[in-house]
Amino acid sequence: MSVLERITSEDAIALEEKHGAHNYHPLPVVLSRGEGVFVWDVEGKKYYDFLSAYSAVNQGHCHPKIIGAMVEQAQTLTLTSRAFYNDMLGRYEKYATETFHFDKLLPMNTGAEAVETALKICRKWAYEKKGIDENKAEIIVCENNFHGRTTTIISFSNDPVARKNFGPYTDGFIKIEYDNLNALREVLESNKNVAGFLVEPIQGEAGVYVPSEGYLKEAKALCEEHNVLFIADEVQTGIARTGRLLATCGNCSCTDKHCSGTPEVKPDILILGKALSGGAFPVSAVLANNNIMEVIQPGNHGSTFGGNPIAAAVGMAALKVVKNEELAQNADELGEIFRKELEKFIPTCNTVNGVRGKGLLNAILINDTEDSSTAWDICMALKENGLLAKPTHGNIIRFAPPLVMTEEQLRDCISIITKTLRQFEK
Ligand code: IF1
Repeated sequence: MSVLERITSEDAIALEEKHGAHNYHPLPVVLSRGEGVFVWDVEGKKYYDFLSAYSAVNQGHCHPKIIGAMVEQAQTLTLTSRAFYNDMLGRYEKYATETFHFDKLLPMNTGAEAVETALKICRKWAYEKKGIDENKAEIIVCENNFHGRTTTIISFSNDPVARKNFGPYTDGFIKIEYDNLNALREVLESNKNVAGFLVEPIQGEAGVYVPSEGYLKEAKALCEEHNVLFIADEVQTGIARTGRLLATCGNCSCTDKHCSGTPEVKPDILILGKALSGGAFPVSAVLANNNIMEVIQPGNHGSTFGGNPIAAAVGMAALKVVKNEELAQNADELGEIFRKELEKFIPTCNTVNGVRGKGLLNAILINDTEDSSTAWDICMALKENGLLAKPTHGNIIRFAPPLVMTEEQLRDCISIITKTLRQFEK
């Protein structure tokens, strides 16, 4: 069969089953086209995409300006490696560092690579600037974190499925409870080898846990007090997803078009990925100011594809779409509507216990046990009703549509979701 010949869902699934590693358990839908907030399966059925490839497609599927930039660059120069300069990287680095108000950017490809890069920078800064004894640096992380799938990252995961039988594990991490300032303070006061604190501004995979008001600000202040780097993993929460350019912007009043650069919390190291490219290409980045980034010298770190011309062109185009289409503002407004409508619905339906989130990163808590299949069954019914979403852990369903959604489309999705939840009432 030529790769261009039409294929049925059944055949496509069978091919993956036979020839692909079974490292995922996808919903049984085979997508072949995406545009804006919609995706289509191989049989031509249309769906609202309420996952956005885990918040990588914030700008909507196949955004013409992003795809245009990618095609143009792909027809010009795709990869030089960093053995030589190219004409796109510096322009992208300038645009991105001015967008997020940092001195420097280290370009990588995936979110996990960017997290690993941030950990290496933090450790090197600890030995060369803070004066911690070599190989003694500790980095504080949170219980129920998700930062990627590499061996070091899963070393500090407490998800047995992500961690078991991948040992021996990387040392140098201390786990504390998320959203618990006393736990953070205790470690900082008792351990002088702490180099950094790595945290998700909202714990996405854990079930869209939004921390208490002021948690991030207080945590940053504690880190400052103890000369510890505050490292924000905004791979999933960044790029307008939570109703601000970054979740660490907090309640800053500036708009998409005008970022004042004075967020509620300014990380020492910022980690970006996913929607940094609008889902068109693997693009991730680590941003920091000179006093931190200067610990990285030639030969310390790199990647074949890191900072390639296509990534640079796509990254700039993706960030421009966020600004020009005021996606953070839209996410903020639509997110309010989504949670308000669900909060009105929930008391009338015993299928769901609650809704939480920020901007257009939300989740509902299904009224069943962790090990029940109800959340999965609801996602299967949502698929039949024309909306794609997937459970995170157990009985939580994440809802994260592209940020280009209109209010009318959102209300259409809310009626699909509530109608479907009603089908599961006990
Ligand atoms: C999978 C989860 C989400 C991330 C944060 C770093 C990374 C991710 C906060 C690594 C990646 C992805 C990975 C993907 C599914 C998805 C996911 F379910 F795994 F946990 F979004 F919540 N930091 N998250 O969320 O970035 O290396 O993947 O580019 O592995 O199944 P990556």
